[in-house]
Amino acid sequence: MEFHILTVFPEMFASPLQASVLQRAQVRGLLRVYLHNIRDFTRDRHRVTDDYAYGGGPGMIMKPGPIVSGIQAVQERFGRAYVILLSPQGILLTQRLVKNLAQQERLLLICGRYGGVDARVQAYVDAEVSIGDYVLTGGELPALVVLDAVGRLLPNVLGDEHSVTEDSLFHGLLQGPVYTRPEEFAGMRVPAILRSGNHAAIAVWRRRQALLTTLRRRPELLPQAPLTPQDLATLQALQTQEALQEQATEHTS
Ligand code: 9D3
Repeated sequence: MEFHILTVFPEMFASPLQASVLQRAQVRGLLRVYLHNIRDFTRDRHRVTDDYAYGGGPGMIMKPGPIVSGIQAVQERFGRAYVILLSPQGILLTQRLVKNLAQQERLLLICGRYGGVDARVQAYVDAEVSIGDYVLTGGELPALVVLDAVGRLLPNVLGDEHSVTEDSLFHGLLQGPVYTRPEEFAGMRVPAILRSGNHAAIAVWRRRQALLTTLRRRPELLPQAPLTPQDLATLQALQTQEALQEQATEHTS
């Protein structure tokens, strides 16, 4: 898969792309990343990429000309790309959207800067995407988030150390607690079940812990998660148990 990134700060991408999974995917030819400097698509002597907002207001606005020239140049040279503008006004990036994007052969990610991008760029964009409701200084870190999330889904990118199939086993749920050595740390022991060697019992325990963690921290995820009738029964029991626990602490406070 091919990623093209249009940015005024291509240097922000260097070290994340040169480490870990994304680095290995590029070396193995599974992923190609091309950085394009928006400044290279300006036509004026001072290579200006932003300007004051019509109507006034804080922050500089990215000019449409250089960005649209960049989009067109990339598509003329490399072929049709699915064009994404990273912006705080975009649709939220979810694992579902990440999976859809992973089906594309070529993505072109446009990074705006604080202040925003001239609205007329939208006419050249297939989707506008945000990574969450907090304010960043630009679209570069969000572009890296998209690249990381999509890149790990590409065939053969992940080794055994991360597993996409294990993920799908816990589809829509949060992960429960996990442990490694030592068996005892700061007086806290690894749950005995995980050292039992009983793989069926371990799978049941893990599922229950995933349900419990999701119930406690992100209950709004549960209606969306693919749950078995057994899961629903477990959840009922956990909910009752949590309510009783809550009552008990009420009496001692
Ligand atoms: C005058 C500033 N703005 C009103 C709050 C608009 C603004 C535009 C651009 C604020 C921040 C930015 C820079 N951020 C992004 O380009 C961005 C972003 C983000 O800030 N949060 C989450 N996802 C994204 S994707 C791109």
